[in-house]
Amino acid sequence: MNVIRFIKRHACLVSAVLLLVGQASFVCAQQEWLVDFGNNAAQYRGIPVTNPDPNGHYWNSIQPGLLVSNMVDKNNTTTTLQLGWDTPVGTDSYNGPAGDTSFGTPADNVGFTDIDAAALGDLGVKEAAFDFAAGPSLADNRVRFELQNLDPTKKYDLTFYGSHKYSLDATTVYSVYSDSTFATQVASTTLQVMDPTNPVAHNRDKVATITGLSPQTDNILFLQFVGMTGHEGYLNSMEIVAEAAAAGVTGDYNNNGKVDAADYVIWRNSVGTTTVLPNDPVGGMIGDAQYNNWRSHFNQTPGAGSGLGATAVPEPASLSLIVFGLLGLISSSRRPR
Ligand SMILES: [Ca+2]
Ligand SMILES: [Ca+2]
Ligand SMILES: [Ca+2]
Repeated sequence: MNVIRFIKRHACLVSAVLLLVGQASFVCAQQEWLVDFGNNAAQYRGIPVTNPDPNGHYWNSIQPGLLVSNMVDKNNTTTTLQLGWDTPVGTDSYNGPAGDTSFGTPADNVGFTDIDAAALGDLGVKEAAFDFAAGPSLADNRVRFELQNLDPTKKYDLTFYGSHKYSLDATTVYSVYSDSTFATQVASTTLQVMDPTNPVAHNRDKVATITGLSPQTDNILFLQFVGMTGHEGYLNSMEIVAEAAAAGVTGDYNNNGKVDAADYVIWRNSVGTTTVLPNDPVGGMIGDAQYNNWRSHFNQTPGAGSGLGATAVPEPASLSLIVFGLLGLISSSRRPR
């Protein structure tokens, strides 16, 4: 797990620690869902994750092909997130990370699942890695499904884990489309589900991620996976992370990402009106409150927090000079009133 990934995974913890020392006022706006393709419900050689998993997380262990509603996030909160299928899809655990599962029961075989749990992060759970959704072994092996009821104000990161030995295509391509025609691709990524030079070596430690996805038509992400040359693709498990889009910073009245002198001009031109300004949590008649917010957030950018980002705050000398100069402007602008 690299440093950035660690920070990302522990962003909630970091903010909580900062809150404890009174340095930050933001709350963790991240939500995560874990999907295990393959369970034991009337299907082939699958097994569900026993919740919570060893990391304390809750999974949606699903049967590929069936609609899944009210998915739980990893903290076991029921949500409206829904997963539905547009094409046929296969499922199995044979030649997956556990190898030959044609003998015995899934419960007997799951222990042989060979993965690098740490490298796979939240997806590093044997019962989830064990079984997979796969191309249906028909003329068209493209598997298509939808993540529905997404929040249009959020950005989504998708992490895919696919693993399978003796695959006709060593690489699976995971793509996102804009609508149910799957004509316009939004993003795509690839993953080697096995070592192309050693087909017995399934992928045990790699994932593929697409970040910053906005919900598409009808607040849906349209997903497809297939082998690189059209043979079966594999998807054993998936992580869905929703992040609040970067919120504006109070006082950025022209919404250009920074509280700057241009916002003062906007404020001055709006004084005495009920113009709705971006990033004005006060609202109503524009007046002193909006000016004070502009001044106290001057030079801040989103993510700087309230006084947290020392580098984002001007040095006291330059700040007082700027404010002093602007106060002169304000008093002269108010004289006629
Ligand atoms: Ca499973
Ligand atoms: Ca699985
Ligand atoms: Ca601005």
